[in-house]
Amino acid sequence: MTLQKSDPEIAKLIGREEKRQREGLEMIPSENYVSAAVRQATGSVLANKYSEGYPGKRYYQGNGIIDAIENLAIARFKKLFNVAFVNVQPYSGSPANAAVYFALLALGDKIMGMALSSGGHLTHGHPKITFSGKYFNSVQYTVDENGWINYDKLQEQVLIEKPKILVCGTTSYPRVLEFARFKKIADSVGAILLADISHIAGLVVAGVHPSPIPFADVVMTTTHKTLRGPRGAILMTNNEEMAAKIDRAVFPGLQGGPHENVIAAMAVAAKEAGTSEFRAYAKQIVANAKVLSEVIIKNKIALVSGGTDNHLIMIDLKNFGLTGKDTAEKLEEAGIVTNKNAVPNDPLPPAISSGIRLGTPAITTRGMKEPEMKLIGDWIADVIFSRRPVGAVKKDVLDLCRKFPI
Ligand code: DSN
Repeated sequence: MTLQKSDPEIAKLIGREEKRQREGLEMIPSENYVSAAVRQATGSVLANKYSEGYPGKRYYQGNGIIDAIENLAIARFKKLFNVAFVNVQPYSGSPANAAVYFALLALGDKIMGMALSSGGHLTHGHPKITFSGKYFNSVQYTVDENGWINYDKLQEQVLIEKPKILVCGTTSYPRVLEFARFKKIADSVGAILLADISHIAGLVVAGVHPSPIPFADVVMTTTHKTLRGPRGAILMTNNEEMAAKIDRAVFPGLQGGPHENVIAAMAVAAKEAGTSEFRAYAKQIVANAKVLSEVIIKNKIALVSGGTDNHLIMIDLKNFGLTGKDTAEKLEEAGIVTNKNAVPNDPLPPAISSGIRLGTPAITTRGMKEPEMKLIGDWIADVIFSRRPVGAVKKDVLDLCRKFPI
C-alpha cells in the first residue's frame, strides 16, 4: 500500500516539505539534496534487518547479504579517502565523536576543541551542557578578532594546557584548515589529533580542500553534508590499534544495531563521490561560494574572516544592530533558507546571535553557477537592508528555483 493511501496525513506533510525544498533556496551549508539512488537505498528493505556486530561477526543470523553491503561501503570509503581503516556504523556525527573519546580517553581526560562561537561544534568540548564538556575536562581555543585560527597562539595554549586530544574541525569556519600545522601542534605535547571534517568531506575527496588523512590520528565525517549522502557518519584511521579500540567503542560500547539501509546508501554516495562529475560539483561549490561572498561584500555587508575558501559564508550583522534570528526569519520569508549563527565575540546569546551562516552545497547540486550567485547575493542584501519588499524577492527566488529543478 502506498503511503498516500495508508497514511495521508504524513504523505501530505512530506509532499509539503518536498515543495518547500523545491521552491526555496536551501542555503544551510550542512544540507544538500541526495540522489534518487541514495534515497532508494535509505528507504529499502535493509531497514528491516538487525545486524549487531561487524561483517563476519554478527549476533544475528541472516546477515550474509548485509555483510556484503557493509564490506562494500567500507571498501569504497577506504578508496575514496585513501585510508586503511573505516567504521561505517556511527549513527551520526555526535555519536561518532563520542565513540572516539570513549575509545581513546578516560573520563576526565582533557579535550581541546574550537569553541562553538568560533565555529567549532558542541561535541568538541562545549562546556556544561554537552557530554564532551561534562564528562571530560574541556578547554577551548578561539579564532582571533578577524575570525582566523591563529596557529602560533594555538601552539602556546596547547603547550600550557597539554590536552590528551586536540580536535580540529568546524561547523562555521570559512577558511582552509591546515592539518599539517594541527598535527605538529598536537605532537608537541603528545596529543591525539582528531579531525572532524563533516562540513568539508566532499571538498576533501574532490581535492579542493587538503585532506587530513596523512596527518590526523582519527578522522570523523558525517556523510550528509558536502559528501551528499544519507544522514550518518564514518570514522577513519591509519592506526591499527586505534581502529580496534574505535570499533569496540562504536559497538558494543555506544550503539546497538547498525542502520544497514543507511550504510547501503553511504556506499552509493561513496561511489558517486568518486566520479569526475562529483569532483566538478565540489569545485563549483567553492567557486560559487567565492562569487557569492564577493557580491555580499560589495553590498557593504561584513563577513567573518573577510571571505571564504570553502563552501560557507558567515555574515556578521553586529555593525547593523540586526540579530541573526530576525534576519534568518526574514530571509526565510523571501525563500532563502539559512541559519542564525554566533559570530566571534558575539554579544548576543546563541538562540538570537549576530550572524547568518549560509553556503552553496545544495544550490550547486541544483546546477546553479556564478551568474545565479550574483543574483542571490544582491537579493540577500535586499532583504537585510529592506531595499525591496520581501514578497518581490520571494517571487524572484521562486522563478530562479523553477529554472533549476531538483
Ligand atoms: N548541525 C550541523 C551543522 O549544521 O553544521 C553540525 O553538526
